[in-house]
Amino acid sequence: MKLYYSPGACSLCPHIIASELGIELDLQKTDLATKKLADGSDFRDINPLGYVPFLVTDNGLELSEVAVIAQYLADMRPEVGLAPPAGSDERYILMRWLSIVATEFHKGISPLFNKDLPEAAREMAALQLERRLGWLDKQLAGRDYVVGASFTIADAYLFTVLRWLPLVKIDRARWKNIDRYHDALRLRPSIVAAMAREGIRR
Ligand SMILES: N[C@@H](CCC(=O)N[C@@H](CS)C(=O)NCC(=O)O)C(=O)O
Repeated sequence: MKLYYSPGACSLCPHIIASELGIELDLQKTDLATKKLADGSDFRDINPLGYVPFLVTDNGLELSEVAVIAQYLADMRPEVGLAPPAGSDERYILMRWLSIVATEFHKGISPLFNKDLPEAAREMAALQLERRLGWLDKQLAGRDYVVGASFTIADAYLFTVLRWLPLVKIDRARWKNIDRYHDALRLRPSIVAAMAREGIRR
């Protein structure tokens, strides 16, 4: 199974999940700026949308979207419990979190990486994101994971996105519960392994 990824990008989420499940991935490094793969070919010939993550299974199924790839992988090994069973209330709670992480946090922080973003737009995007982080901090009070009492794919996704905050000059330490949550997950063996394999330290 091939996973097209870029070090430290949102593709780290499915990479963490595969590591958690013991699924061996054929990792295909993608240069997001040039859209080139390691052999010089154009990534857009594989995924015309030009973004990672992109999964190609051994059966030829092609999937984009972090939240979908994450569920696909978790459902390969349901006994591990990274996603509650499809159709259960808990699965909808998980999907709610995946959607919040995707649309409010992942896409909330993305514009802040754009060096050409006008200052006023940057301030607006940062303010909106900080409001959402304030809400998240309350949700994480007294909790180690966002859904239920154990690690799920929503934690893999949220960790991946929260890791970017210092890169856009937002100090995670302002939110004590977020900081504690992130620091604890950073030591999780599957996360340590996936980050090391991508060559990223923090
Ligand atoms: N809708 C996609 C967005 C994925 C995405 O934003 N990927 C970023 C890296 S975190 C990327 O590849 N950006 C390069 C580009 O959009 O050209 C998803 O949810 O998976």
